[in-house]
Amino acid sequence: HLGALLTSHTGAPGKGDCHSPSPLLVGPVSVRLSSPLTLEEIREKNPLVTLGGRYRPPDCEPRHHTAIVVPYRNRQAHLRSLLYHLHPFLQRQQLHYSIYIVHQMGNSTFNRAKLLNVGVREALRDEDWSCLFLHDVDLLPENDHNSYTCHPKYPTHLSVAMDKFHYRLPYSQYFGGVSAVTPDQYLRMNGFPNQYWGWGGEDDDIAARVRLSGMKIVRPSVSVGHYKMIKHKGDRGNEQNPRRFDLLKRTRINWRSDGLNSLTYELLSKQLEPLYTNLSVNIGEDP
Ligand code: UD2
Ligand code: MN
Repeated sequence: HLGALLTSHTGAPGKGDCHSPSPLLVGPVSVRLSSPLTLEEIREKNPLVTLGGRYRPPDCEPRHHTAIVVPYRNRQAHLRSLLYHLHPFLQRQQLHYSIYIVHQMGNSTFNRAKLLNVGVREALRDEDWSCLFLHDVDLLPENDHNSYTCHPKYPTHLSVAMDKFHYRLPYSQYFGGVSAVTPDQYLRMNGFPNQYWGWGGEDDDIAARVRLSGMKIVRPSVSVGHYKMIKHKGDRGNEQNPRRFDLLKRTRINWRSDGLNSLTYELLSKQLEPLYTNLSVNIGEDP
């Protein structure tokens, strides 16, 4: 590559900023849902990912620093599918990123929003992330123009068009699936609720916090925000939360006192796996 050689001689010393948009984007990608590869095979396909599931573009200075936080328990096959898709996807976007799996230990009822709080707090101990992604383990983005970066002012909801909902937004305040906040936005809304044990309601509570703290939700276009959700049944330990409607009535009263500022948990271990950082946590149980 003579051209590349010449420009590298004439260019300023050191790495230039990555181009925006990334020249590596391909647009729509076909998502493979059948039998995910083994972790070892995924690792071989992603040689530039370092311990803890971290990555920096090798040839340019990244403009964005994104932590992907995934609430997790007992979804091994989904996790492998996610890692298989997300690593190359994020690398094509030329992000500096890291993937955090927040693993709820024990058999107490699952609590997605509290695990997200834990993941955000622990991720911010590692780096000054400019963007925090809150990502279901079973959602696979189908278009890499859907940028895994944050809006400077407002929280972003990314999974706007899922196969499960016939590629339409199910309702206007919908915030479930994949969303993103900057650390500032996260602080301003006092994080996420800690009191939603079991399935449902916590995403609507988070959407309400966005409004109550004076912000709004922004979204990519429906054509770009395509996702496939890996088909699954309800999990044992994550039954529908019968209290969710009562809790949602009180978000307006509770959001300032329940959230980031009332978060307690015990970090049991933090392991730097080849493709992700595993946070094993005890978040207690529904009192
Ligand atoms: C919807 C929302 C989800 C959340 C949930 C209600 C979409 C696409 N997603 O998902 O964001 O609001 O409703 O709580 O609309 N998980 C585990 N292990 C478990 C249970 C849950 O890892 O035993 C994690 C995993 O990351 C999963 C997420 O929690 O993707 C949400 O749980 P779900 O997939 O069972 O709920 P679903 O698909 O109805
Ligand atoms: Mn799901």
